[in-house]
Amino acid sequence: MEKKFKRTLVTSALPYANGPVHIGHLAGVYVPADIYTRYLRLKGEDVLFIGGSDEHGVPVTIRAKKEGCTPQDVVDRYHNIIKQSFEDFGISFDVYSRTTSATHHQVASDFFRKLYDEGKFVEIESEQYYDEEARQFLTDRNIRGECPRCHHANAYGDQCEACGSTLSPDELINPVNALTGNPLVKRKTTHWYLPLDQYQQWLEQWILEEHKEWRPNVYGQCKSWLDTGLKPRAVTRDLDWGIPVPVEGADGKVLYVWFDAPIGYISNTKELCDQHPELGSWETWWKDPESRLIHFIGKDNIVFHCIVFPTMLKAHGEYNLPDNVPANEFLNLENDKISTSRNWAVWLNEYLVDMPGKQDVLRYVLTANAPETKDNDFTWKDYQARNNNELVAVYGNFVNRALQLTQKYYNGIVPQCGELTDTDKATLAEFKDVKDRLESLLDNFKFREALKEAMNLARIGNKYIADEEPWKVIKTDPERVKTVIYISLQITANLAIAFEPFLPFSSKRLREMICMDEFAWNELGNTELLPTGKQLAKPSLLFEKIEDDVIQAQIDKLNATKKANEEAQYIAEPVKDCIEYDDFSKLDIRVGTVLECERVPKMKKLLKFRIDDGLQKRTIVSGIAQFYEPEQLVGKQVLFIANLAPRQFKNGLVSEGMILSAEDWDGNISVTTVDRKVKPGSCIS
Ligand code: B3M
Ligand code: ZN
Repeated sequence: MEKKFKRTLVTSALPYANGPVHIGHLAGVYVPADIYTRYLRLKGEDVLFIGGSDEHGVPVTIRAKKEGCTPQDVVDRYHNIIKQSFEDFGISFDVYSRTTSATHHQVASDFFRKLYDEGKFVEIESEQYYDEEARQFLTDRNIRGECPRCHHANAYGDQCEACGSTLSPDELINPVNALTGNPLVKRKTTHWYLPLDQYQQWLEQWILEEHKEWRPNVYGQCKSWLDTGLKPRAVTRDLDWGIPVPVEGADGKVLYVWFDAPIGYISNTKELCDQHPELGSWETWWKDPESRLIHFIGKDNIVFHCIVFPTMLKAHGEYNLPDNVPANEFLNLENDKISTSRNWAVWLNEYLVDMPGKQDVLRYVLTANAPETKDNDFTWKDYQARNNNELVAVYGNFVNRALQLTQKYYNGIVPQCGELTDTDKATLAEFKDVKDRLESLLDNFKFREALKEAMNLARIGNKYIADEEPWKVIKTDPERVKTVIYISLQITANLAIAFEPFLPFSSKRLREMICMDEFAWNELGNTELLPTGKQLAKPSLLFEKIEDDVIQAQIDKLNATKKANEEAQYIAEPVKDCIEYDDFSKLDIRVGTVLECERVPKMKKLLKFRIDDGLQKRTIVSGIAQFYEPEQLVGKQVLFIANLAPRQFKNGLVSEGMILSAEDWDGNISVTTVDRKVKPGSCIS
């Protein structure tokens, strides 16, 4: 049963204000959210589009430390850059605020305090990693260590970027302070947790039973979280950047960024409505059962928007829950994952410098290729092809022909429509049901298919005018040409409406050319939009061909980035402090022959060796299991340190020495061997 709503609140993920935004952000979240909002507005529905910057969180503090400035400096800078980029690309937020605003601090504090007062949290004392030198607890992001899954040397405490695993700091091997490399100790601290486990059943019912219509990627991720079983989640952190926990004795603690950020949607709505009373009260938008809430996000944010935030809203008790959460998958760039740290991205601010005025081209390409159901790839060649073969050759070409011929034959005045031929009737019939098709796709968040439909309308027009050849017929049957141009102009006016949600800049220019001041979605399909006798303005080209050299310049730019990254990767570690020969001679390095080699159960990284060291057999354990099959090493002569104090592993296994291996920047490991066979036990000097 369809529920009827009076108004829709659209939110889009609040980007972290610790860097500019790139095409991945646009494709994943902001363009689809903007298309949807523009569509609803055009239909005359009551809708608000809420955005803002996410300004708390550890990444901001890390950036500030690196740049030697304050976190506030960082977020001030990037908030403005991001806000500008969104404006430049026509992302039509009704409000774009920030989580460092006074309103947000108040709203988030009050939200926490209500849940706290009502006993909705559980208080848990636990041991967390603490840096004694820096005298602070470290958050997951500030801890680095070896990944227990893929053994990448620099995994974060919450995630390994090499293999994508979600981690907890306890799983890291040899965790250290990510910024300083300081070793860490465990220390007790108290935090407040949202007991997600207590909401498990309710969430199962609400999502798995009542929201089967959610996109399969979203539903599937929720199901897998629920199937694993939810655990309480800490909503506070030991950190000095964020919203102070509004509880006595909680000094040095702030709200976890993922607790405060989604409340930012509420605060920003409040800020907007308080300034514009004509929009109604913010509470109506959030609490009235006839208001609908839609979150646009990327796939990495699904759990927070479908499980954590709804649980917070439910625990609070007064708020509506999201009606849908259309999350996109990721966009890759030229077959490689977009990465801020590797500068592998097309940054929006740079794009507009290189491609001035081409906002709509990017909006078009990102929608035509949107990662709605799977990860997709952006390539500059595809960008060029879609511009030249679709925007220019189909949409632009058709509109230009229709408008230029109107100028040439009728001084820009819409001619009289004569009797319709069968082709005319068929053409008009074809585009009459476009409105229904577009609506049903847009209502279901299928933006790339919807864009295809709009483009199809342009194709119908393009084919019509090409088949009718008015430029030839004018010589033999000028009356007939009037009808052909009349119909072409009606199609043109329809295109201006159909493309408005997707390509707002071009639609606006087109409307100016055809002097269409008033327009509404419901006019779509109307074949008498431009009345006979109406004077049109002078046309200009809607889109321009993009030449090879322009595209090559972009590809060259990316290749330069790739090269710089590769070179950066081969800068070796700096040489350690100088030592005396005596220091060196203390090391007893020998050659051993590998007699046996096997994996260690439950310790994925480890290989257990039996080595003939010339005097006896000894066991050495080495963390190189992911680089070798054990049988590859049997019979090899390896270098090992013979006088290293024995070391015991958790499972009781004792290693009597250490096999020497080389490790490069990428974490590739190669065991060292001798060039020619020697007797086991030979000394290295
Ligand atoms: N800032 C994460 C992100 O940008 C986060 C989203 C917050 S939405 C409330 O991916
Ligand atoms: Zn890993």
